Amino acid sequence: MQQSKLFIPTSKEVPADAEALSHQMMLRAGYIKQISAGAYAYLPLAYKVVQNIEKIVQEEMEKINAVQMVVPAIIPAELWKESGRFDSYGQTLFKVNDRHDREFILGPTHEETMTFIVRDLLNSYKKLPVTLYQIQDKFRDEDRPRYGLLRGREFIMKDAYSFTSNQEQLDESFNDMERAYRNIFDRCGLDYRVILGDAGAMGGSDSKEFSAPAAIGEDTIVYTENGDYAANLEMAASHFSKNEAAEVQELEEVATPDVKSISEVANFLNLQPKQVIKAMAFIADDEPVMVLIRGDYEVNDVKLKNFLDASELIEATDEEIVAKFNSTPGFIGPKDTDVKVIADLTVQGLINGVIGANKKDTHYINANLDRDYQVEEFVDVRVVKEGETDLDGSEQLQFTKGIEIGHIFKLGTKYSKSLNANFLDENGRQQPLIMGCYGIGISRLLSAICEQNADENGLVWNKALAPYNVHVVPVNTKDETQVQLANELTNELEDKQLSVLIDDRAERAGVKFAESELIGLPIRVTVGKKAGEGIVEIKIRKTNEVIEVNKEEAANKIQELFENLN
Ligand code: 9G3
Repeated sequence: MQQSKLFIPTSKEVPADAEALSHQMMLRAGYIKQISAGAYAYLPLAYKVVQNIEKIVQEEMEKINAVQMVVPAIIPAELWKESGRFDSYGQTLFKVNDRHDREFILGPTHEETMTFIVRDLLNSYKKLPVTLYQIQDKFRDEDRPRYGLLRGREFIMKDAYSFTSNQEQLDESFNDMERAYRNIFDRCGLDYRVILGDAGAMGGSDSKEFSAPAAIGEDTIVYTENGDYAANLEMAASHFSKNEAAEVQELEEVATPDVKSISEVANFLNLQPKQVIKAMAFIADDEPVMVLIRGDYEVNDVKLKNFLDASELIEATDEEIVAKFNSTPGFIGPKDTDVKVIADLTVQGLINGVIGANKKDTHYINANLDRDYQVEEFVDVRVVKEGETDLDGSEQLQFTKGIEIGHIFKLGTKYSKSLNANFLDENGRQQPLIMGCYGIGISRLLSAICEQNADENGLVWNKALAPYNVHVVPVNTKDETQVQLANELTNELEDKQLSVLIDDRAERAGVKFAESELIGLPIRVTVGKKAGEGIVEIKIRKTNEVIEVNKEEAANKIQELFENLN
């Protein structure tokens, strides 16, 4: 391909609002162009990489008998009203009306669409298991799209849906998909971890996240060095050593004028935060819930929401604290309350704790469970902390940032029940289809690969994903010898099934080299001053390794080097 014909709008300056390395480099290398917040055009080089990724995905999906199709991006609102999801995603759902003023949404994901398609068709266990997938733009009106393709409002996702007749078939589909994902990310040369993920709103049971370690990542991953444990911070559990035993003291009400936060209370009473019991007021699907946790920990909203099986969990407002908790903001406590009280395990066995007295400027000290307050249930709802140990107390927990590039879920019957998608089982009984759903963020994967491989000079692609295999750069396009040798070499390489981008532009050498580094093809061949001696220079982008070869052996040498690249 002649570079003069390609459309690669490179630029030198780093765009001001691009903080992520991948975002900066994809803009500077002319790979993407923002159209609106979170919506990008994939320019020719990026689109070739996307196609290379899709080819890998298709090959790995084929191996596990997942079949590709595509569904409309517009979904009639009725379908999401039937599943009950139309109202639960608020402003993140893109809505649009047609000419007859009928309401549609732009699909953020397609559990409903796929279930609608198969219901009444996959109606017998003999026709199961079936796994359908597509690679298609998804639409989510994120309130903070950022970091280029990492968090977009329109993005490419591979979304797959499995339909099975029993749990072991679902387990098999789930395990096949996990294996396929590992192969895909390995072939993309990505460093990633498979971690325990939040199945949350998806209603299923198990879920696994594929997380690419990267400083810019929005997820916090908790893991042990020996690899035995890895989880999203939202789900991570840690070992908790019991509270120290002590002599139970008499309950005492103390005046704590305008002393509200844990550290203020601890300082005022000359105690440590871990002696103070923090009470938080939540509204879970309209029900007030008080959550107790030891003062040196934070409540983990995802664990709490999953435990309460709430579809909506929000912290109570000050007004609600007065009206529904019959308390005063900053002085909430479990004594004599009539709302549901649950407590994190860190409160269990806590002797002589400090609690809010549910009235202004007042706390109780020496509060003890059962005598002074009741807890309906103890459950792990805390955010684990770096330095704690894993559940069996042996390994230190490490934290790192990660980019969620894939997530697989065992859905169960959530959608088949709400949308009436049943099949006749081997006993002739109607059963709801058992489902799994599986996603890869293709555009996000592109960015994660750039985050992990780019250097200060630009993007660096491995051979599986690079838009072209070899970059042939004749330095001076006015020099007939250089141009002729570059063209001959290009033909020899293409005869060897290598794809070549030849920089046939009449640009200065410095510009050509800088832009070659930016777009990041795996191998560059420079045809410069030594062309007259029949010598060309080969450079490996990843390692910056440079070797000179004479033109007779150049094509073979390049092919050999390319084969040996990872
Ligand atoms: C929405 C909006 C945003 C969403 C969803 C729905 C995330 C939503 C979870 C999934 C689950 C799986 C199939 C492929 C793999 C992931 N964000 N999720 O359901 F309406 Cl606005 O998408 N879906």
